[in-house]
Amino acid sequence: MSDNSCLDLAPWPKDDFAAYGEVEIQPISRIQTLVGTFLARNWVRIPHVFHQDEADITDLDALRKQLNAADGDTKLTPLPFVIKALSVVLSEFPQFNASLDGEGNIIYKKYFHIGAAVDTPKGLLVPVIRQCDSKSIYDIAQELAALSGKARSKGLSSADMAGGCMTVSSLGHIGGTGFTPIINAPQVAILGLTRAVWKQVVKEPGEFEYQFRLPLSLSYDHRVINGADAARFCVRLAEVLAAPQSLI
Ligand code: CAO
Repeated sequence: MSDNSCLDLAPWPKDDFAAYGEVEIQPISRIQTLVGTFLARNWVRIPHVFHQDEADITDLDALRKQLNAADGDTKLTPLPFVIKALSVVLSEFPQFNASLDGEGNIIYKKYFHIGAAVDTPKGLLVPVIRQCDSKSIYDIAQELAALSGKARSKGLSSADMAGGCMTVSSLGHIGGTGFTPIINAPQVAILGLTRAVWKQVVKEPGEFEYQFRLPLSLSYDHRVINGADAARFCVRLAEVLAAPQSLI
């Protein structure tokens, strides 16, 4: 034991679970093992800070429904809009579009490649959509559909998952009001989305309106990003999402 014995890792607890009732033993998949190793490393080694906010996506939701009704070929969910909006905001907040090289430098990226976490039967995979700043919402939606389909059927190559600047993890199709996503190193921030819901928002005392509001759960690396910048980042993202015509 060292002087900092409270920081030493205790051996993994073992128990005879079958002694308490019926159990079933299954091996952990190769993907789950690999992803688990990276998640554990990132959780322990990156000083995560979590920031929550909300965006008014009332107009965005109306617009996407209108576009879906006009063109049935490509289905637009809120996610492609968020990915496009992130590329806009990343260009305004370079510290979010950065990585530490471990040799005393911060690398600022001039490209905007965004990963989207995809839930597959074998585990979590994160395909990367490249150059989101120069792609249309439709391009992003089609690429997301193709890559998530590939992730769920034959799996992704390491090239499909390399080079992302920031990741979005969306649980919006399921529910939730917020969560704490783990940063996908060497990226320095990840955005979690949960289910948008209608809320009554008080504009002035006695004056309110109904808004469709999307919860934003940002985790960021405090070695690179300050809290004030994270708050500004979310406010700006909400502003861009509230004016969706600019994303089309
Ligand atoms: N609020 C409300 N509704 C939402 C929403 C949100 N934030 N996000 C999606 N929805 C709706 C969509 O609009 C769609 O409904 P309609 O058919 O009525 O339009 C429905 O939910 C299903 O959406 P989807 O899942 O088909 O599409 P998506 O673009 O939102 O997501 C994908 C695609 C591949 C990212 C997603 O299926 C997925 O795998 N997510 C899991 C990510 C994950 O596991 N993250 C956890 C990581 S940490 O362990």
